[in-house]
Formats: sequence, C-alpha cells, structure tokens
Amino acid sequence: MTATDLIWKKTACNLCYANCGLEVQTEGQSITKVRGDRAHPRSRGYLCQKASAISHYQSHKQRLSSPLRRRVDGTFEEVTWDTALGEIAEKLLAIGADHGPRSLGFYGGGGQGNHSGGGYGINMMRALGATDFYSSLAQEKSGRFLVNGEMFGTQNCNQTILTEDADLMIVLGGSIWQAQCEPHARTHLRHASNDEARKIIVIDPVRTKDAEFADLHLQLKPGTDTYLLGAMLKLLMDRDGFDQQFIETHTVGWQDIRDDIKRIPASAWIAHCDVPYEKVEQAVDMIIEAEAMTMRSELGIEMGKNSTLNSYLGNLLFLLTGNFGRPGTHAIHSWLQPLFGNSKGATSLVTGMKEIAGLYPPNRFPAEILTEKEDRLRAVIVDSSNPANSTADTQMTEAAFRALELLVVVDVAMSETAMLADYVLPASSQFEKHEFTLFTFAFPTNYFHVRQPLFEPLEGTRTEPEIYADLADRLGLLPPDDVIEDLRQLAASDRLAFSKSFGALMQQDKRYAGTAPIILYLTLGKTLANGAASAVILWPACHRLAGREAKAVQKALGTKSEGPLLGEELFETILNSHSGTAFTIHEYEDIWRMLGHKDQKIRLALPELQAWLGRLDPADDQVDADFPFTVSLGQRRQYNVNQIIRSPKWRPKELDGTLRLHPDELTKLGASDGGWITVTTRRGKLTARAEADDSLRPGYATLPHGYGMLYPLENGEMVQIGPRINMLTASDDCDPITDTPYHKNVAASLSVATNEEAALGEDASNKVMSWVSAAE
Ligand SMILES: Nc1nc2c(c(=O)[nH]1)N[C@H]1C(S)=C(S)[C@@H](COP(=O)(O)OP(=O)(O)OC[C@H]3O[C@@H](n4cnc5c(=O)[nH]c(N)nc54)[C@H](O)[C@@H]3O)O[C@H]1N2
Ligand SMILES: Nc1nc2c(c(=O)[nH]1)N[C@H]1C(S)=C(S)[C@@H](COP(=O)(O)OP(=O)(O)OC[C@H]3O[C@@H](n4cnc5c(=O)[nH]c(N)nc54)[C@H](O)[C@@H]3O)O[C@H]1N2
Ligand code: SF4
Ligand SMILES: [Mo]
Repeated sequence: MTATDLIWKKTACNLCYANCGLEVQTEGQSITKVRGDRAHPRSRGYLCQKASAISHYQSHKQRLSSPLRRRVDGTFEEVTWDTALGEIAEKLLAIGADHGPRSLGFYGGGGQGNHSGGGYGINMMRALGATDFYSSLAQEKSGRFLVNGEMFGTQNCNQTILTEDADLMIVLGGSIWQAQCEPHARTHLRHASNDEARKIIVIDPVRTKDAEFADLHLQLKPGTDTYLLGAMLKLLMDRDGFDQQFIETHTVGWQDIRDDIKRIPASAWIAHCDVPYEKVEQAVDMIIEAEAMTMRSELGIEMGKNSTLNSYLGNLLFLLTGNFGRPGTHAIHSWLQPLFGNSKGATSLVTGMKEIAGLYPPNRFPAEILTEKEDRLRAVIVDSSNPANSTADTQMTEAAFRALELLVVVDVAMSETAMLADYVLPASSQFEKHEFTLFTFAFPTNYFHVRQPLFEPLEGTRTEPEIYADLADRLGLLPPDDVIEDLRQLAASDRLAFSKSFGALMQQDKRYAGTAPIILYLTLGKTLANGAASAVILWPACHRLAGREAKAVQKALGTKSEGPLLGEELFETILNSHSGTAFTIHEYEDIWRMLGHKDQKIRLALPELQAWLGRLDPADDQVDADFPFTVSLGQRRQYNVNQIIRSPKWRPKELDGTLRLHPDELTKLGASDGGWITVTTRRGKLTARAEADDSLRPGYATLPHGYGMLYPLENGEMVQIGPRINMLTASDDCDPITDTPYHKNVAASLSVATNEEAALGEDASNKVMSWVSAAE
C-alpha cells in the first residue's frame, strides 16, 4: 500500500437517492474505508449504516470486464468492443429500417447514484426516431408527476418538503428510518421526537421505527389510504380547518371540489380503514394546530391501491390547509437539469398507454413486445436497470426480453437482465468515472454534486458516454470528423465562440438534435480539465438555468456575473466543487413564478380524479377468499439497496430476505419462526423463510426489496439469494390511469412450505451462508 492510498478521497453514496457526500480510502481498485464528508454542503457529514457497503458495489464476482455476445446455445462469449458495437449498430439500423423507429426502445438510464450516462443513451435513441422510454421512476412516481402537472402546471414542477422547520411531520406510507431518501432523515426524526413543540404522525400498516418516534400512529388496514385521506379532508372541512385565505390567493377551482369533499362519508370510510375514529380526529386536530406541516409520502401510497388518487388527495391535504410556499411546509424547487420531462399526451402504439413525464410505465413494457403487431418493440437497450427482477411479473418480463430481436444491456454487473441479453456491454463503475445524480430536490438552497472518479476504469470497461459516442458514430448519427475536430479546437480556445458555432450547427441540421449531447462530449467535453468530458451534458443546463434563474444562481455563487458569463461560472463551479455546491438560493416568493401556470395559481379541480373519488366505495374493496392475506412486496430494510449490491457478503445478518408476519399468524398457520412458508398469488408462488414480527397487523406480511439475485459461489455454482418478489406480481394489478403497480398490497395465500420446498430453501441458504462465513 502506498501513502496516497491512505488519502481520503471525495465521492458520494450511490445506495439511495439521498446521495450523501462521502470520503473514502482506497486500495487498488477497492474501497477500504468510508466516512461522511463534512464539507458536503447538503449532507454535512451525515450517512447511514449502508454507506460502508459501497465497497460491495465496486468489487465483487459479477463485475463485467468484457463485452459479451450470446451464442446460439445461450452461453456467452467475450468479443471485442469493435465487434460488439459494430454488430449492435448494424442490427439497430436493420430493425429500424424494416419496422420503423418505434420498434426501438430504451429502458433505464440511471439508478440511485448515476444519471450522467442516461442523457447520452436516450438522446442517441431519439436521434434514431425512437420514442419509447421506460424507467423505474414510472413504476413509482407517475401518479405524482401527473397530479403535479395538472395542479402546478408542468409534470416536472416537483414538490419538495421543508422538514427542518416543520412543527408537524406526517409520514404517509414511507419509512424514513429505513429508506432515508434525503440526507439527515434520521436526524429529523430524532429531533422532532425529542422536541415537545414538534409532532410526528405516521400512517402505516406497520409499526415502523418511524412510528416508534411518532406522537400518533394510524396503523390502518393496508390499501385504505384513499379512504383515510378522504375522511381527513372531510373532517378538516367540518372543523373549518382549511386555510381560506391561501385558497383564495393561490388557487383556482375550490368551488368545483368543495362538494366532492362535503359528500365524503367520513365515519364509514374511517371504519373501513380500521383505525379508531378518535385517532383520526386527533390527527386532524394536530394538522389544524400546526403552524407548518410537511407530509412525506412514498411508496406505501404510490405503490398502494388507487395510487394516483392518493397523490391527488395528499396534495389537497397540504394545499387546502395552506401548507405550501412557506418555511416548514411544501415547495417546488429549481432544477439544474430536470430528472424527468413534461409530456403532452403521447401514447404508445400497442397498448395505448399514456406517456407521463417523458416516460412509459414498466408495467406495460412486456405487453408492448409480446404481440403480433407490426409496431411492437423489437430492439431495446437497457442501461442501469435490472427489470428482470425489478419490473412486475418477472415471468412475463423475461418472456418479453426473450421475444426481442435485439436486447443490449449496459451494466457494471452480470444482472438477471444481462443474462438474457444478446450483447452485454461492461460499464465502468460509478467510482471509475465522473458521475452525478439529478435527485436535487432542495429548497430554498439547492445543491449539485459532480463526483470525481476514485479509480481508473476497470480494464475492459467503458463509460456510458464513450459507449454511446462510439455507437452513434457507427449509426451515422454524427457530423463528419473534420466538423467535430474544428469544434473541439474552437472549444479549447474560445468557449463563447464555440457556443455560437455549436448553436449554428444545431440550427443548420436538425438531425443532430438527438446526438447534441454526444457532439458536445466529443468537442467541448474533451477540452475539460481532469477528464470530466461526461459532465459536459451539464454545460447547456448551466446556461439555461443562469438565463432563467439568474438572481438565485448569483446568490448561490456569490457573484455579480450575468448572461453567458454566469452560465460559465456556474459550470466551472460545479465541475470544481469536489464536495458539491449550492447552485441556486431562492426567495420563497420565487415559488409562485416557478409554477407552470401563467396566472401563478394552483389548480385544485382535476375532473378525472374527482370522478374517481366519487366512485369510491368500501364495498368494492373486499378480501378475496382464495387470497386472504395482503403481502407488501418490496419493503425497505436495514440490508437492502435495490439491485445495486449483488454480493451476499454484505448482509450475513439478513441473508435470506425473510417473510415477516405477525407471530399469531405463524401460530395459526402452524408454521415456526425461521421455518419456510410458501406465498401464492394470482400470478405465481415462492418460498421464503418466516420471521415473526409483531409490528405487523394480523393478515399482513412483508417481503423485502432487493433480493432474488443469482450469484456464483466459490465453486461457480449459481445460487438464487432470497425471494425474487416480482414472481408474485401481475402486470395488470396497477393503477388505471398511470399503470403504477400496486406492489404494496398484493393479495396472497400463505401456507407452510412442503418438505421439498423447505429443503430447497434451506439448502440454498446454507450454501450461501457457509460461503459467506468462509470468505469473511
Ligand atoms: N434500505 C433501503 N433504502 C432504500 C431503498 C432500498 O432498497 N433499501 N430503495 C430506495 C428507493 S428506489 C426508494 S423508491 C425508496 C422507497 O422508500 P419507501 O417508500 O419509504 O419504502 P418502502 O419500504 O417501499 O415503503 C414505505 C412504507 O410504506 C408502508 N406501506 C405498505 N403498504 C402501505 C399502505 O397500504 N398504506 C400506507 N400508508 N403505507 C403502506 C410500508 O410499511 C413501509 O413502511 O427507498 C430508497 N431507499
Ligand atoms: N415488487 C417490487 N418491485 C419494485 C419495487 C418494490 O418496492 N416492489 N421498487 C421499485 C423501485 S421504487 C425502483 S427505483 C426499482 C429499482 O430497480 P432498477 O430499475 O432495476 O434499478 P436498481 O436496482 O437501482 O439498479 C439496477 C442496475 O444498475 C446497475 N448499475 C449500477 N451502477 C451502474 C453504472 O454506473 N452504469 C450502468 N450502466 N449500470 C449500473 C446495477 O448493476 C443494476 O443491475 O425497483 C422497483 N421494483
Ligand atoms: S442515507 Fe442513502 S445516500 Fe446516505 S449514506 Fe445512507 S444509503 Fe447512502
Ligand atoms: Mo425507487
């Protein structure tokens, strides 16, 4: 080890979208020590127990280091980059020519820690004429995007919560302790809990760790949030709890929704939720008494029944009570570069589903392939996503991937999706390239962090921009070499002159609109210091923001520069702030101007959702006698992180990914704690190890997210580790407007596993455990 290895290098955690700043020590190509980066302006040294696990993302047995091509017998052979990219380009062109550009699609483009590559890949596909882009975001947040679009004016008017100054914090179907999602999440919980003046309400069928901190826990029947939210709105109305002045000043449509709320049969709906009426009254009183309230809503309602309607009612709750646009409430925030778009109602060719925020929902992905229609999807690039495990209905998703004429997977690891690919392209890891995320949701100060690489790329790998630039060239989507060379030279000598020439090229030839990021990468990008070429995609974003939000940018940078100079200063600051930096500091009054509606007023009336509210009837919500349990599929726990860490070595304590259920239910089933239970749904079945957990309501069970990977043991044997939960979910068990899956409320039957099933589970578990123990 050399002295330089002991230096603390700056980076960020890629295990959840809080993306806390880190300092790490390295040895060779591995990360050996991790601590919080106190200089990171947003996370200020905060991190959670998961951060040290990033070494298992960086180094493990399934890292890819060569392009792979599928053989006819299904096995893979290593091929050169030249062969792989040449053949992929040829096939993309042929499929596009034979069946039209809408037969080409793209899935993913970024995970919890990486968004630098997606812009290159998606735009390259756009340049080929593709319009079908799928993302995991569209299996969780589409309802929210749609509702925000209608209420605030554009689908990327993204609301954020200002928890630090709130005296009431509602956690609605989220697990702050386990899932985090913003830096200091646990600190907020602790502070609010220790402060007499601050209150916490948790709405969750599980007595979560958050609920233990709470002043009030509404442990409702799973899937009944819509009724609870409706009833709370009605009680608030009855008690004069709405902020009429806010409603009059900042909103439109109150007259159109008033009667919808008035009609809500609060008692009957609360009874349906199975929470005491007095507790709901208490919650309503706490909301009325609060000076400033935030409501953090997550997958518990977004992947719960009536997902989009939940998002609408949730928004109404904080808006009608005037908890928006002030410290400690809700706000919308600026973007350096929006993470998602604003759709104008395009629909897909096969199933006619709506594009929302520029994305199509994974739940419809298999159906867009498994059809005889000419326009079906035939060639797909998957980047930074593992849909074979993370999309609903694993069986159908795998069948769809197999039915493609071309599947290309760009990943750092041999994922279950890569295992189905025609070509697998090895990407450099997030610690081997410049990287950033667009999870920049803070207000009034918002932050951006471009992470410098810790390592040279692992031999044989390439960064995504390199991959897409090479592919775009082979696809004939780039200007001639001499044009690129001239632009590069201009960028090196005079950036403003470059800006003009680049703009002129884009005007002159519209074909290059899609590959503009790649052209920037090959020209201006190559002139950036320290090899930061991939971050060039932020350059136009910096200029746009400096034009749109000059004052807020100036304040963040402490500068008086204007126009293009301000854009350049922002770009340079972002590139050179290794711990991240503030990019805007807003005034609260800016919020109204940032709304998408020109009159700066929020729309309250959404007819489609009002009609849905009017149709709600607890009688329609009956238990299916064949599947009497509700299983929540994809619980966030101490030891899971999406599909980001594949090696089981980091979690010997929670190796199996247990099925948690109330001890009384175990007794009723005649099952034992630690024994094996088979879970059967309308779609499929699996066997999991049981774990007694009295924090769950009877009739309710949970399985964890982030398991079910196939991993090779020392002898090369592939073992599936933990439950592959989407074997249990059906694509059509989803929201009727946005197709968001109802993963948190899946109807199931549970039974003690047969001897054979239990033996299989026990055998896999023992094999992995003895390998993990030996390796330690
Ligand atoms: N440890 C860990 N953290 C993560 C991740 C991870 O894999 N592991 N993944 C990251 C990602 S991608 C995301 S999107 C976030 C998700 O973060 P969260 O949404 O906070 O996590 P979940 O555990 O999926 O669900 C949240 C809560 O919803 C509750 N819930 C279930 N059904 C219902 C219901 O019907 N009504 C209500 N009100 N609540 C219900 C669950 O009990 C749970 O406490 O986490 C991020 N952080
Ligand atoms: N049943 C059920 N299903 C769920 C959920 C649930 O709660 N229940 N949660 C859903 C949610 S909220 C989400 S966000 C999704 C997450 O699921 P996915 O969209 O599949 O995303 P991740 O698991 O974050 O990461 C996927 C892949 O990115 C790869 N990767 C990591 N770094 C890089 C890189 O630098 N470059 C490239 N090219 N690849 C990289 C990883 O190796 C991994 O294969 O799962 C969803 N699926
Ligand atoms: S809160 Fe999220 S980003 Fe921060 S250390 Fe934990 S897992 Fe990593
Ligand atoms: Mo997510």
